[in-house]
Amino acid sequence: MNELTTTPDNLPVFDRRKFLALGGTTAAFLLGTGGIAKAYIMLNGSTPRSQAPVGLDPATGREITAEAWPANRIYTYALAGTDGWASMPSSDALGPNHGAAAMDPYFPDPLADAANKNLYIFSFNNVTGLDRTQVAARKGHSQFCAPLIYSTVGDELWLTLTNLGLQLRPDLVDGHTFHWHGFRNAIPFYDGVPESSIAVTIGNDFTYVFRPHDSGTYMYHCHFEDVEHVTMGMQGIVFVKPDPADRVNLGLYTQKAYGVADGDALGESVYDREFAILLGEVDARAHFNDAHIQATDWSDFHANFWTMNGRSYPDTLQPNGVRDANGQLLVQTDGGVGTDGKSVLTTVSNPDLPESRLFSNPLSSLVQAKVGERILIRLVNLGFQNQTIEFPGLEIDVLGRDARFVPDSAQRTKTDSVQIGPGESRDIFFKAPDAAGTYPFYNRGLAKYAGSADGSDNWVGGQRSEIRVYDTLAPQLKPNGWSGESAWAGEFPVVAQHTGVTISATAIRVTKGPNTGRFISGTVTTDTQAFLSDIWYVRATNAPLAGNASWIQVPFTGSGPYAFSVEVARAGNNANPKKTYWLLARDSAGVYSSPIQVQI
Ligand SMILES: [Cu+2]
Repeated sequence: MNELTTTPDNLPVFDRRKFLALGGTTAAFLLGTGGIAKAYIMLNGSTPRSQAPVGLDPATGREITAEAWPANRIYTYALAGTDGWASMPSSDALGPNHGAAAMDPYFPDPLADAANKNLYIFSFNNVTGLDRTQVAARKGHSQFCAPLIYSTVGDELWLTLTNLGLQLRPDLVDGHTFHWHGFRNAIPFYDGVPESSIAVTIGNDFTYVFRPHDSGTYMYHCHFEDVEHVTMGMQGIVFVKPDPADRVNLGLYTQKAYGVADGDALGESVYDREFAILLGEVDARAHFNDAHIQATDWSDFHANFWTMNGRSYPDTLQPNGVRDANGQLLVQTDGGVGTDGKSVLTTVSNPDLPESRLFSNPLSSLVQAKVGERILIRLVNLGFQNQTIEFPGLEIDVLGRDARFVPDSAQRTKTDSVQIGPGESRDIFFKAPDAAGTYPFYNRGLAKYAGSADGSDNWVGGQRSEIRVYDTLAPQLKPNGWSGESAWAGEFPVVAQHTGVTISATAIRVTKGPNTGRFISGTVTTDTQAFLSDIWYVRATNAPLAGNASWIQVPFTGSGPYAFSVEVARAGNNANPKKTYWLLARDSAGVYSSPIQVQI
């Protein structure tokens, strides 16, 4: 059967999946031929991995119009869209008293690539800071849910999305997009809706640029075949903190969720610790169907698991995962809290060990606090159902709804439970109890739990977690962070303040043998959060501006520090006087090196 069918009018008919795939291709074609392309640096017909976005000056990566904007405040993140395997609490792995019963044949999925994983997923992998080879190696190793991302008003957020394709489903040539749900003033180009913009096709990447002006808790998801891709795991939380200069009336606190510009002049949204929790649902049949090349009727959705940050109780209580240097997710073991008030965490080095069963579900939902601290929970729902999360015995105040500050004049009332619908967010504030102990919070819909296989624990497989209150606890260094975790040790996207790229080179003249000629060879180094994007050279007395068409691109290979060698003249010219050459490099964040001069 041909992929294209024809109507009586002889018009080709595509299904939605094919239409979207074509849309991505068409948009890429337009970029290559339309007026938009002039904003790209296209030398020697090459396409750098990460390009200066349309509308920005390719020489500086910033708006062409002069604007007071602090230097080096571009925060870069890299996500890779691919498939993989995650772990829901099964009786196989956790025993009949802590794990859910098997649902033959859907769960645990017999195709899973390791005994401790059981659910096929599509999702975004955090590949920030990895080089091309390491990113490519992440194909088929995704995480559930997508990484937690955050930014600050006043900063630019550059997010490079790479589509690695699906390891288990090479027949699906789906694109992926990044849709920032609720982002105000979005232009279609960066809105991630494939019908009106572009989708990232397999083997390609695209850098989205955001300049958030409104604090609050948002969410993001893929918008390509959205019901399927979102449900399969392409969903995550993104939140924005106010500009530090806008955080007045902090009192004794160090953090504030909304600034004066957002409506919080009184300093009501202050807090000591913050946690972001994404509510989702898993229909194991749908995940099985995608793994086994079967169609799913998405209108017949029946959840088997209800998740917080891609985990179901009791996994919600486990520590955060961390990444090793290759981007491999590991899970720390929970050693409790030490005498210094820090969590005792031990990294599991072998991801296939049973205790690291959650290495594809790296985000914890356990809330840790010191007695009396003010806690912020950023709650987001990207499932299909309305949920009510109850905090028994606590007095919670909902100060944010859908990334908007709720002023006291809106007749806020304190409560012990919060309702949240699909696509919504709530910023929940409360004071941790004055007595050390464990305080659960959970979904009040008691039918929304799988229950343990032996019927002894009805909370298994649902949205339940705990607030653990300690007399002493070290400060929190990152959102959702445990007190023992350093600021960037976790799997969270690494926020990069780019120091820029440096290039060094030496002139080499070979006068004998078969390889005679004049060469310039050298190395390029980037900071730890970026990688080399391009190198150019030009023969000139004075270096032209970056992005000038006279620059000639040099191919590069391998990972950093990047070595290159370019032949600038053949043998036989040896008697000629030396010429001046200039070299320039650019990294994946769009930061250029200073040009250097070489005489050869
Ligand atoms: Cu997708």
